[in-house]
Amino acid sequence: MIMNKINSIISEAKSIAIMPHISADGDALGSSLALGIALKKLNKDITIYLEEDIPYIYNFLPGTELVNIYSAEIKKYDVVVALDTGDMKRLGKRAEIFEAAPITINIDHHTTNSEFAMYNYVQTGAAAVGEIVYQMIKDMDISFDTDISTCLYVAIATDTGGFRYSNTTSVTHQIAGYLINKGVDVAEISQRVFESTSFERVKLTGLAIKSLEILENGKVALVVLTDDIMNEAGAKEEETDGIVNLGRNIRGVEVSVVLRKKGNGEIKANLRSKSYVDVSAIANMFKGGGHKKAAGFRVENGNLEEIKRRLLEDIKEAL
Ligand SMILES: [Mn+2]
Repeated sequence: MIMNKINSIISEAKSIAIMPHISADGDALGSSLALGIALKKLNKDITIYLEEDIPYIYNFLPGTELVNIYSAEIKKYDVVVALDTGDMKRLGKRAEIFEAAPITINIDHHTTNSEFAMYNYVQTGAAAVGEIVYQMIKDMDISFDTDISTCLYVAIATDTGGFRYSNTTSVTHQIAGYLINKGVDVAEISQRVFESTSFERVKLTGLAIKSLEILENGKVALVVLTDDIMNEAGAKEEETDGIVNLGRNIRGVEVSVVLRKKGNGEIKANLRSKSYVDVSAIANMFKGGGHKKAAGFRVENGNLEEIKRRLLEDIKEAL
């Protein structure tokens, strides 16, 4: 069993780096912090290695003292564990540190995972990597405290859209119930993660709604976020999260797209579907990936009109 093997490798290691994907979301960050806090209890030397600063809404999470932000100086670890990371590109600059480690592990739930590590555990049925890390901590016989439970609860709550998406199973709720019994403050987390915003994000939402287009007989919603829009709102990149849901929530829309076009030519696409379109397959055609109903890709030097045209063609095909 690969999971047993991974657990025994981790148990034997002295120094371990844990890496969530770039632009870490609630699942990537929550799982990493939970695993880090848990392994600290086994007296491991733990570094949670991030590409960027912790997003503001997750600042309250426990375990942030274990976090290091990327710097060019490379430290060697016995084992490096990538969490919630579909492919090596999603490790950003930290890929170098990952590749330099004698043992690499990849634990994920993305259907498009490229199995880039020496040991790969990909459970596509898991709603969040938080569910897998929950099982790992159980299997390793580490006691759950409120800190670990809070991080895992945030991981699971965010990747299920607050237990609303189709990836939510009875197991998801059983795990959440277990975590709540360990002292998780549901109302406080909901407030901090789901019901708290910045003025900049509200402004960005307004501008996004203004630029929203409805295409393909109402089945496709499209928003393009330019530097001009970002500057007008004064918004940070992390504040574009969730904009894609505006389009998807519209009745009749099956696929929602947000294209973020940066001044340096980079184009980031965020795709969501409502029921039947597999957006991870579409993202795959642009060398991206994700889940059936939530996916994305990045083009380094793209022509917006060209990307838009190709993307809409692929979506039309899938509709
Ligand atoms: Mn995830």
